[in-house]
Amino acid sequence: MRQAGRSLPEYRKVREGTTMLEACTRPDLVAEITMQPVRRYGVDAAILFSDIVLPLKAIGFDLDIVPGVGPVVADPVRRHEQVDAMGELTPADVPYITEAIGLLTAELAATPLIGFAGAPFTLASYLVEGGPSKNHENTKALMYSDENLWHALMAKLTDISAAYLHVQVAAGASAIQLFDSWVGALSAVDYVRYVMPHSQRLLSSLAETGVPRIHFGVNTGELLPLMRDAGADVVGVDYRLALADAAKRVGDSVVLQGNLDPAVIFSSPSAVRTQVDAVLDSARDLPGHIFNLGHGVLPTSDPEVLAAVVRQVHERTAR
Ligand code: 1CP
Repeated sequence: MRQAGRSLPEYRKVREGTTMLEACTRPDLVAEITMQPVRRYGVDAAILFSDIVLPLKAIGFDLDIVPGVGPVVADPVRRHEQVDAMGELTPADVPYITEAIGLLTAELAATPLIGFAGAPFTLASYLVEGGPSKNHENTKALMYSDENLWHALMAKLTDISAAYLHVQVAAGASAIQLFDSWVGALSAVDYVRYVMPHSQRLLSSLAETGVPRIHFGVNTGELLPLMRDAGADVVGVDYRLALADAAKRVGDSVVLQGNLDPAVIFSSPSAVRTQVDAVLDSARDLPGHIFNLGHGVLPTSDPEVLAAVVRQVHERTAR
């Protein structure tokens, strides 16, 4: 269960007086915040506390994570010279990640740690738009109008995310998740032409590590088979598509991850139980399933309800 949004009082307490990006560069805080939901809920895996734009900050982009907004980039990337000036990421750019993962693998013992990075399209969207976007119009304008520049930008982002994921695996992450949160804004034809070669190169560079690769997006029902073909071992499914229907689209060569609607957490206890049961029922015949909330936990979610969801999933799936 991804915790982005961080609904816990203990999270708000340790974050007091620290910006998001500062917190991401302090190994003690990264380790503590990563552990909080594991301690409270007994979830089966931890996800590193960080953000997809952190490696961009680490290589020198002037960007901030603004509370209640998200990543904001001072000088949106739209010109050749800006892409030419983008550097590579080396382990020395993110020493705190290596250190935090070292602390975490010691504390987590047998509980797996999931590392993650942004996929090139989703990172490109933040860089080109300059911040969160509904329609990704500047990103698409660049993509359609200047295909050379687009592929140059995507290739650089692929190298940065691949290097960042390799740092995490080398430090001890036992699985990685590639977040292409906004790629559902594209048609399948455009995905194949403008995105897939890059995500494929990124994911295949991770194959040699042997860790499971999870590939996630929102609104990607039409793209699932392509996201599988990009090289994933696990494909994330959002709540718009039942897991059994997603399985018909991707076959049984991959495991599915999903897909409780995060908004369900705000319903009555019996409604929450019914919805969780529906997800597990839909996953009954899958060769493998990772239960999670489609798009992470909303910040105002009630921790008691989340604890009940974890208990229910554990009760129903206990062997
Ligand atoms: O549990 C965790 O803390 C995991 C760490 C995590 C992850 C996996 C954070 C912390 N962010 C992410 C990934 C992330 N960040 C994604 C991909 C996953 C997804 O689809 O949600 C995306 C798109 C972002 C970008 C981002 N960062 C947003 C979304 C903005 C938009 O475009 O709508 C936001 C709000 C952030 C800030 C952020 N990242 C993480 C946290 C805890 C926060 C809130 C900031 C804060 O608490 O001050």
